[in-house]
Amino acid sequence: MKKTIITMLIALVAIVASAETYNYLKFTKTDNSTVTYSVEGLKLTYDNTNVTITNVEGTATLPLAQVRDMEFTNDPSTTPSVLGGDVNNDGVISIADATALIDYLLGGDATGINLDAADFNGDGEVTISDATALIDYLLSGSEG
Ligand SMILES: [Ca+2]
Ligand SMILES: [Ca+2]
Repeated sequence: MKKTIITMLIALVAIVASAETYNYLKFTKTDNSTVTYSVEGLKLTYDNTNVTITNVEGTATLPLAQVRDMEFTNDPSTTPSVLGGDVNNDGVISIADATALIDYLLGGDATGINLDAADFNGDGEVTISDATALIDYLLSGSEG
C-alpha cells in the first residue's frame, strides 16, 4: 500500500513538471472526503507516515494511511468528510457496514443505522443499490 502511494507520488512529481494544464491536486481520503491544493509552487514530500504538501498557500500534512487516491483537476471544490458508507457509525468503512445496511434493507430496523451514510451512491434514497455500491467500494479498496 505505502509503496504504491510512494510510487504514485514520484510519478505525480514528474507529471507536475510536465503538465501545467491542471491547477489543483486533489486528494481523496479513505473516508471519501476530498481536499484540493493549488499546484502553484507545489512540492510533495513524504516519510513513512505522512505526505507533506507545500504550495504558495502554505503547508499541509496528510497521513499516508488516509490517502485513497489523488489526481490533478481544475476543480478546486472539496468534499466534506461525511464518511459515506459508515452505516453503523463506528468511524470506519468496513464489511460490517455492508452487513448492517443489508440487515436494515431486509428488516427495516434503522436502529444504529446512519441513513445519510447509508445512501452510499448519493441518489437520495437507501436501497439495495447502495449495498452493492458499498460492497464494490470495499472490494476495490482492499487491494495492497
Ligand atoms: Ca462502520
Ligand atoms: Ca442511494
